[in-house]
Amino acid sequence: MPAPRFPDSPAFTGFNAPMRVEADLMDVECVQGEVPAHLDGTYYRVVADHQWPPLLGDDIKFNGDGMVMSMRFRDGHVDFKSRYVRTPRFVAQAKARRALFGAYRNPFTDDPSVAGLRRGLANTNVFWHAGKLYAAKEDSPPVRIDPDTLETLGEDTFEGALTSETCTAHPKFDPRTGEMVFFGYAAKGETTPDLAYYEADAKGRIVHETWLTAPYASMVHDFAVTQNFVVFPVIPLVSSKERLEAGEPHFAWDPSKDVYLGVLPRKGRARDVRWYRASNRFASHIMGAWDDGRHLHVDTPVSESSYFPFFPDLSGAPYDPDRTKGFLSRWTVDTQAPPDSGFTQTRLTDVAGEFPRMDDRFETLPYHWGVMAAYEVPGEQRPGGGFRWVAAVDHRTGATTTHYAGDHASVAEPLFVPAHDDAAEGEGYVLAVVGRLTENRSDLLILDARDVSAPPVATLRFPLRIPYGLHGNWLSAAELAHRAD
Ligand code: V55
Ligand code: FE
Repeated sequence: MPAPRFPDSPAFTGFNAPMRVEADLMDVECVQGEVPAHLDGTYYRVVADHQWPPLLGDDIKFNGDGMVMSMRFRDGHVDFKSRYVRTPRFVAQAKARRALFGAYRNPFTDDPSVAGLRRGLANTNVFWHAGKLYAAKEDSPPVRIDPDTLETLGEDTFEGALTSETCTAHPKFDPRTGEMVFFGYAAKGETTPDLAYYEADAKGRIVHETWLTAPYASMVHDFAVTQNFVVFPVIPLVSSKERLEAGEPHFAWDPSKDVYLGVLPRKGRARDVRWYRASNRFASHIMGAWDDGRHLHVDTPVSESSYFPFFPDLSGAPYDPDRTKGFLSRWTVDTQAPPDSGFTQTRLTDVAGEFPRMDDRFETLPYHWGVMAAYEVPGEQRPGGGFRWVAAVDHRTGATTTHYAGDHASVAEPLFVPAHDDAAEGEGYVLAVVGRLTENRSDLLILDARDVSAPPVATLRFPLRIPYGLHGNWLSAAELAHRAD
């Protein structure tokens, strides 16, 4: 077998080139400002980074191996570490020194030697619950990671109580009860319309399970949880076994289909679900959601068409960036109205963006502060393309405040970290990994969450490139002290 050679395609060159290096970097250089000395905790993130050239010649990022990273903050210093997640898939391929798995979520394209092996890549999010750190991708159960060494500890099915084949990478946490609320879609296997909804108590035991059938099979990437309701957004990024058998991309955008919000009381049963329907549109990540007992609000960037250029439009329409521009909007459901009454949508900002986050201490509750990565700010023409701003929104005033990260920058999902335990909502910092595309390396910006437009509190300069990535979370040293083992 020859040494690996990656394709020349856009997905594998430039800033997209696989990194493949597992790094340990002690005391990252701080080139501007000062790292707040009282910040004591770890920023965990995961990126998708192909370890091997793709089996089928080219590939999409979503099919890259999960690489978990930690940035440990203590006494004004930051230590960095990155490790591939040793999924069964990673281990099998490392042994063979080549890719054995084919297209994104299509087992029909795999090498026969890996038939039946878990296809999960743990490449989408890292989160903490009941003293355990998990890396997750929505097609598989989550994988436990050692929070100190980033070693892979193995898949976790909650002692077999996770009866779904899959588990979302976007669980929600109820700050009042410590419960983790989560679900699996394609829960009976790839392309099935089944949803399995779970709640785990603060100790990590699954205490609630309800199975639902969605109006059609689609990517249910994120969902909303409030004190009284759970909401499953069914958005027409559709899948089918026929597509997989034909070797077509797993998902396709269907502009002829309506959107449904499956609304269920917390810990409700299948017979309680109501599917509130509205016309075709796209949304993916949810910033926050809350209810007043009757009206339910879900804040999410919404666009006319799917954001993903690599999932084709079933009507044959070419990818039109203008129609994929997402604007943070509020969906409101009157949960006492019949499902035919649908839901309303109100735009909250004219800054186009994605990767919305909030002060997670207010998850499930009324909130007013949120942040996202932005790619278009009215009146600002800047060199380069893509995510170049951090944008904070204040729902009380309706104001959006932006921070321009620089020419030819690429801003990843921003993350809120409270200034201290008793900090008010939105009082703290925004951490944002920023790719410096012309320098082939990355920075970490630490911004003041109450005024992101100000110069950074600190800029950490990485001598290496942090690959484009997905989601992450902050874990305080106090929480880490409660690790399960
Ligand atoms: C996303 C990322 C994934 C995936 C599905 O929206 C959706 C992001 C990194 O993998 O499998
Ligand atoms: Fe996501």
